[in-house]
Amino acid sequence: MKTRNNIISSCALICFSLTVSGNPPVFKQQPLPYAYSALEPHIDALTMEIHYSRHHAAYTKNLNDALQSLSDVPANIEDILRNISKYPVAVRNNGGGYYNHKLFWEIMSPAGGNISGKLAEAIRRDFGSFDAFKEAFEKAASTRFGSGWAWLVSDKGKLTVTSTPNQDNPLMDIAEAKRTLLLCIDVWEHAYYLKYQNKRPDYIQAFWNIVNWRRVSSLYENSL
Ligand code: MN3
Repeated sequence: MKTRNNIISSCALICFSLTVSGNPPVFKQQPLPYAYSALEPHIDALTMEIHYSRHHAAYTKNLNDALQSLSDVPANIEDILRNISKYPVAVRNNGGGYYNHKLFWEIMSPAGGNISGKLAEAIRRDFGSFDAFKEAFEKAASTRFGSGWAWLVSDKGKLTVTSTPNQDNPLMDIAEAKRTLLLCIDVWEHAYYLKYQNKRPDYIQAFWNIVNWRRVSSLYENSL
């Protein structure tokens, strides 16, 4: 006769097998790597809380909902994004929203550290100077009409700045230039409106204080 514990462990095994071999995959929000208030005064705690716990949570849930009816979905979100033209628009919007925010939280930090020698050298080589790179990134972020993102991206080490509408990103096969993502800024109004209202350029300026250059540098070195 099975003991209660045996029954529980058989069930756990079956449930576990369903989870690992099941299709489609279920994506989870990673924990925010710092407190909601950690990026103050540059990004206020209430904006961070709403952005993470409502907006990002909703993209994550809606991505999982949109994948429900599909089969043969890769478990790696990057593999989905690289072939996004084959998926319904809800996967494009919510898969982009899930992934872009995940990266956004990672490339910000209250103590960002220094740019590595290789990235600093590549910025000088491809933009002329760090100030010229900043100017190009700020321009991409401030001139993106409506909602979207600005990006620093790498093509096997060659750096460029670009922007995308909505929740698209330059990993997607529909993007004009498909690249490895290094640095991004969310310029949807929900990312800054509580503190900066219509002053998007002030939010973009403040962003430089909280870039996690250590993380951006390691993404760059992995792209080589
Ligand atoms: Mn957002």
